[in-house]
Amino acid sequence: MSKRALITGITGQDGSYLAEHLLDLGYEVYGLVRGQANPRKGRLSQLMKDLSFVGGDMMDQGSLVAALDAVQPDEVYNLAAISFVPLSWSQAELVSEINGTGVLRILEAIRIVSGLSTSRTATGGQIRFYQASSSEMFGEVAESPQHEATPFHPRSPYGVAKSFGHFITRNYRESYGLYAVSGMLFNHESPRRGLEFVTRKITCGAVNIKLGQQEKLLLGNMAAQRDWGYAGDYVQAMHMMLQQPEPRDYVIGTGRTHTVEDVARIAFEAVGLDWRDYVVIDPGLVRPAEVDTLCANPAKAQAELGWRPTVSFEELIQMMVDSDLSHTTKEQQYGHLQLAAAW
Ligand code: G4F
Repeated sequence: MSKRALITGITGQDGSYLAEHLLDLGYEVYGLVRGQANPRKGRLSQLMKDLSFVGGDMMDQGSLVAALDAVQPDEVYNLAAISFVPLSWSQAELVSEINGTGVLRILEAIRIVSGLSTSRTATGGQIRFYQASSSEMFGEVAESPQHEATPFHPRSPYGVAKSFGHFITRNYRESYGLYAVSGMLFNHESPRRGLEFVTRKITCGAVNIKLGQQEKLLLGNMAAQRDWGYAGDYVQAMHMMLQQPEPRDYVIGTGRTHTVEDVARIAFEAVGLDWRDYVVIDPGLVRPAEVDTLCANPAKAQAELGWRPTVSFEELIQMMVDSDLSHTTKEQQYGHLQLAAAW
């Protein structure tokens, strides 16, 4: 019999890649979707006709119990989050509710439908749970590169909320014997990345400028360093983590670090331009507290999961530029390309 997976956050970049991967592996895939007429759901179901959907909201405990009860999944992947870090300063409470307390709600729902008592030692249950933890938890890094035991020092309300989600996942594993794990994923990008994130903002901006649809590209801190990989590789690690004999947390990244300036140089070169002629620094885009540098040590994931990234940084940026070029030249399929200039 095929396994059944429930994905929260299925309409996002990672949710769409993970859904495709699990369908390829023969899973029945359900997506948790919020709202009566979720506009992003339509886009996804056109892409993957084999998906099923169930209603539910990370802010509503009862709806999560009902969704789990209806789907009876073998595996739950919690990818639901407000993922744009700057929003977490202007909507700190909402981000804490969804990215932090939301994790507690879905773990509670798993505990309840698995019949696990809070008053005595419990022995698990059948559902396996994956939590999307983030390298933002390392924040002002205590050491470099960062590994599973590196202490956290989050620099944004987003990072603080993700740290809560990480620790509550570990706590439910230790309290109730749940098979519950966290993937501490470093930045991962793709042609499906939202326009507000710096890589896609730059690849879209370079393409727009090349086509004469935009004059300048406004950016913030170009010295920031990140360990950027390809999202399609990273969702495979999520699945691998739930197939292990013991539930363990893993750092997932490439172990290579580049600057925002490197992204701009490669993206503009790919369309035959020099970034220095078009990029303007906007102090308004600099964050109240910045994460200056992140670099993964993925040795544990490589040794225990056999996971390895397959796409280099240079290939990733080229892939994103190529995709933006093809979307733009194909009758402006993305009417929202101009938005890239605004974030
Ligand atoms: O692309 P970003 O917005 O990604 P960020 O903040 O690193 O977060 C992403 O990765 C995390 C994993 O570490 C996830 F948890 C999170 O959900 C998200 O997916 O910014 C990357 C860097 C930052 O240092 C930022 O200050 O780029 C710098 N940057 C410079 N100019 C800019 C801009 N970022 C954005 N978004 N827009 C700019 O104009």
